[in-house]
Amino acid sequence: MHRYYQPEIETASRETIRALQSERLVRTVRHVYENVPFYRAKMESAGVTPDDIRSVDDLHRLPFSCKQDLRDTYPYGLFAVPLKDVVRLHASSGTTGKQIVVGYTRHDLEIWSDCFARALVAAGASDEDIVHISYGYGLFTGGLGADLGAQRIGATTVPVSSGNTQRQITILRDFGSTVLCCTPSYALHIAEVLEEMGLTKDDIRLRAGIFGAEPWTNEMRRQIEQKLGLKAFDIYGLTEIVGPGVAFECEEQTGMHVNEDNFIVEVIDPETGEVLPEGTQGELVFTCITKEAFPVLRYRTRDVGVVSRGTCSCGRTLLKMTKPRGRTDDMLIIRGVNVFPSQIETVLIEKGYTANYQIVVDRANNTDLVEVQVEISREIFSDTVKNLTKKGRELEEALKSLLGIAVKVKLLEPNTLTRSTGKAVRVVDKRKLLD
Ligand code: DLL
Repeated sequence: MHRYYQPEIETASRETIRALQSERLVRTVRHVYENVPFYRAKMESAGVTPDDIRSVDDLHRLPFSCKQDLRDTYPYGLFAVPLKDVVRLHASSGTTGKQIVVGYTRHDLEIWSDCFARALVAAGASDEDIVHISYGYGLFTGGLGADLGAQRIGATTVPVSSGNTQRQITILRDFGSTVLCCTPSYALHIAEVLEEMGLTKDDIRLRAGIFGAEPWTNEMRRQIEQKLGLKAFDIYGLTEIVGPGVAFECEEQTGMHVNEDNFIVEVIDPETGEVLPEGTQGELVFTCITKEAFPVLRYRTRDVGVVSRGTCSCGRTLLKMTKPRGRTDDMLIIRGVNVFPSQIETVLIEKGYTANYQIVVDRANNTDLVEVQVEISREIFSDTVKNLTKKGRELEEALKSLLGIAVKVKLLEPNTLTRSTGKAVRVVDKRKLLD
C-alpha cells in the first residue's frame, strides 16, 4: 500500500512548491487576462498587468473575486477557454435563485482526479478497495468528484449517489465496500438505519470514510467512527475552486492539507481585505493556478479558518487548514446543499407573503430539518383550514423546486414572530456544528 499518491508533490520542499506556484500563477494570470474580459477589466481598474505578477509574492496585488462575480457573468462569462474545450459543467446555488456554473476541460478533470486520489490514498485506500460513493451525483460536485478520484487510484467504484438508505446498506454489505464517501450527517444516518435494520458495524466491511461538504464536529467524527467501524477523514472543497479535494485530511486528523500545487490559499481579514499572517483566523481565499477552463483568482470563499505550516507526522509538507469554523455570510448548508436565506425570501415575496419570516434549522436523527415560519395576513389566516393547508403545500413546493431540498412551511398569525430592534433574526440554527 502506498502512503502518498504523488509523493514528489505531497512531500516536496517549501522551495519546490513555491517555485511551482510562482511559475503557474504567472501563467494563469496571463491566461485569464488574455481570455476573460471580466478579469482584464478588473485588473485594469486595479492598475495591474500580467507583467506585474512575477511570483507568489505579487499575489496580493490582484483584485479579489467573489460569488457575485459568478452570478453577474452567468453562465459562461468567466470561462477562459472556448466552450468546445469544456467537457463537463457543474453548478451550485448562488445567493438568489440563480445557479453559479463552472466548467472543466479534460485537463482540469485530470487535476481534480489527482486531488481526490490524494485524499483517498491519505485515507489508506488503494486499488484493492471498494469505494462506495453516496455523495449526490449530478451538478453537485460531490459524487462525480469522488468518482474521479476512486477510478484514478484503480479502486472498484460504486456510484450509488444519495438516498434510499436501506438500499445503501444492502449494497454496502453485499458488495463488501471498504471506503465510504458521503456527507458526515449522512454517514451518521446510515449508521442509524444500520441499527434499525438489526445490523452492526461487524456486518459491513468499511475501513475508512471521506466526509465533507458541510461542517461537522469531532464529536460527530467519534460517533461515525464508532458506529460504522471506520476511520473518518475530512475533505474540503467548493464548486468555484474545483469541488471536493481542495484540501484533504491525513491520518493525523488535525486539519486538511491544501493541494498547494493547484491552489494557493491566503487568509484575509474579511473587513479590510488585508492578508493575515499564517496562524491567524480569517477568511480563506483561493487562487487556482493549474485550471484551464475556470481558474478563479483570489476567490473569497466566505469560509473562516486558519492555515499553518507545521510539520505533520504523515510526512506531507503541504500546509494545513483547519476545518472551516464558520462563514462570513449567512449561507446555510442543509443536507449538504447550500442555501441562502435570501433565496427563501425571494420565493416568499414572489408568492405574495410578508417579509416577516424566520428559518428554523434543526437536526433530528442526524438529518437536517428546515422549517420556514412566515406570517400571513389576518384575512388569509381566517380562511378555512383546508385552504391554509393548500397554501402551505404550494409554498413548500415552490421552495423545494428552487432550493432542491424539502422544507416545511408553517403559516403564522400576524405578529407572532418576535420583532427585533436591530437586524431581523432570520435564521435560528439549533444544530451544533462546531466543537
Ligand atoms: O460542498 C464540495 C464538496 C463535496 C466538498 C464533497 C467536500 C465533499 P459546494 O456545494 O460548492 O461544494 O459547497 C462549498 O461547503 O464553502 C464550505 O462552506 C462547505 N464545506 C465544504 N467542505 C467542508 C468541510 C462542496 N469539510 C461549501 N467542512 C464550502 C465544513 C465544508 N464545510
